[in-house]
Amino acid sequence: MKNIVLISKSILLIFISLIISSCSEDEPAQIALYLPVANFSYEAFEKKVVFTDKSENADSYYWTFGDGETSTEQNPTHFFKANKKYSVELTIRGERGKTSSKKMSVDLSDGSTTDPEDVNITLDGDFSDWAAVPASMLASSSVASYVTDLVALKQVKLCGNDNYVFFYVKADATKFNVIQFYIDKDNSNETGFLGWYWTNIGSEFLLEAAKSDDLAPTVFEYDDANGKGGTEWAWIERYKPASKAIEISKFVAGENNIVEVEGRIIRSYVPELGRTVKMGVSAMDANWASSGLLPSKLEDGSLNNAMTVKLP
Ligand SMILES: [Ca+2]
Ligand SMILES: [Ca+2]
Repeated sequence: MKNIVLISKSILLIFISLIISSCSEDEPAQIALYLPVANFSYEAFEKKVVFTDKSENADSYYWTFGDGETSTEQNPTHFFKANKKYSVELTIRGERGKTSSKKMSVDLSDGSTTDPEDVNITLDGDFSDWAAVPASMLASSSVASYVTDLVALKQVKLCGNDNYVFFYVKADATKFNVIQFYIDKDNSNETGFLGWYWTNIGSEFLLEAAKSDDLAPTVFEYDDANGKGGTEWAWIERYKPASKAIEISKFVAGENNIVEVEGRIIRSYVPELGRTVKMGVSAMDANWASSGLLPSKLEDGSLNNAMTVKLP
């Protein structure tokens, strides 16, 4: 009996000393381990900004958005009133009242961001979904009333989301077979081919597609090796014909030989597209004679600007 008591006492002593030693060893390490470190990221959709907390060891959150508003949520969504720069600060409080702050500049001044999910076009030959594209994300061009020769293309609309650049084309079926999409992917004349058709476009890509081939395109890439945007140029055939770079709806026939079609260029075929790109669209007839141009030339015959397309 005595032996058992002795043994259990000594076990208890060992146990207590273990606890004491473990406390004294772990405590400094715990303080280092649980220091709060504030951090966050954000995504802007127009003036709506979604903040995501990336802090470590936070018990509470305090956001100041730089517009007088505050929040104590962990992941707040905030609606700003103006397209300008805001200084946003997150202060977190961790164990024992220790705090940490992170300040970040949220720049809404270009106003071009939008929720990529807001822009989507279904390729069903029903063109009413184009009316839902936010005006800031829609590029549109119609043939000018004074144009008499290049009239095959009546109207083109362009918009895009993370995966696609969507297009709508209204054309005269008797004058339109080949369509060409010139793409200035970095919105700069310093790079790419300076085309014949528009003043402000240095194209890195040309997608050329024939209506008789359901717009299965050939994709050409500009070779900039011979100089910057000059006349020394070469188009490299990047993908063979009938590639899948373009998908389309059916052609919808209307009155007076008008056809309408909607489609999408798959962005992975045109890598490194910036958020602002320039695009121009031209058409050729069945004999490969130029028959359409959007945007049209100016009334005095000089070149017009290409379309500016905003992408997420
Ligand atoms: Ca549609
Ligand atoms: Ca360029």
